Amino acid sequence: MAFKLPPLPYSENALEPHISARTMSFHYGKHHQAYVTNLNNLIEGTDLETRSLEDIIRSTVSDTTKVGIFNNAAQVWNHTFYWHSMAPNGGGEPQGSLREKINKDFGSFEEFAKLFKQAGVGQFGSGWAWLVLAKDGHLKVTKTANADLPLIHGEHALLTCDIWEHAYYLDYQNRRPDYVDVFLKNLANWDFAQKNFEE
Ligand code: MN3
Repeated sequence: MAFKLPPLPYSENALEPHISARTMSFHYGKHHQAYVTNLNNLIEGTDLETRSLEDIIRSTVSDTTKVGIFNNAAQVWNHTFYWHSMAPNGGGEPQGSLREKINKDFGSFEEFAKLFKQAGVGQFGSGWAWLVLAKDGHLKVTKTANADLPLIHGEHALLTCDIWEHAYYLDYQNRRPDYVDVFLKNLANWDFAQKNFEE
């Protein structure tokens, strides 16, 4: 069973004016699709063909002969998670148990937002900014390079922002800080993060 490009949880223009339909058509339709296609080509006829995406990620991360498989599998996972990390009319601040936990572990939502922006802006080159539940049970903001992701570090992802240039360049050019601001202010899907927190 080959992997399929998972459907977007909204239409390609649903995040406008913050993320354009043009960005979405390239980012989802070309980049995400390419990771799926590459992964399928790389695992075809191997024993990985029947495994879950998470299984493939875990079993290839330390294998230097399978870097291409890991990178494409992880990028398939990361992008699906990223689409769900955003919503039309998203942004603002979380409520409920996640809000309490953010206040407890970061001191305030503002402090969390400051750290998340620092992670996104401070990642040199391509990567991802994350809100995760760490192994010690505390919430943490992290950044990862390229395709790297929390699940191989024993962390549970709650929310992510793609900070590869292809995520924002058509709309924001070199203004990555503005893109991360807009992600927090207008796009972050706190219902999704809450659901991940409860899992
Ligand atoms: Mn991307």
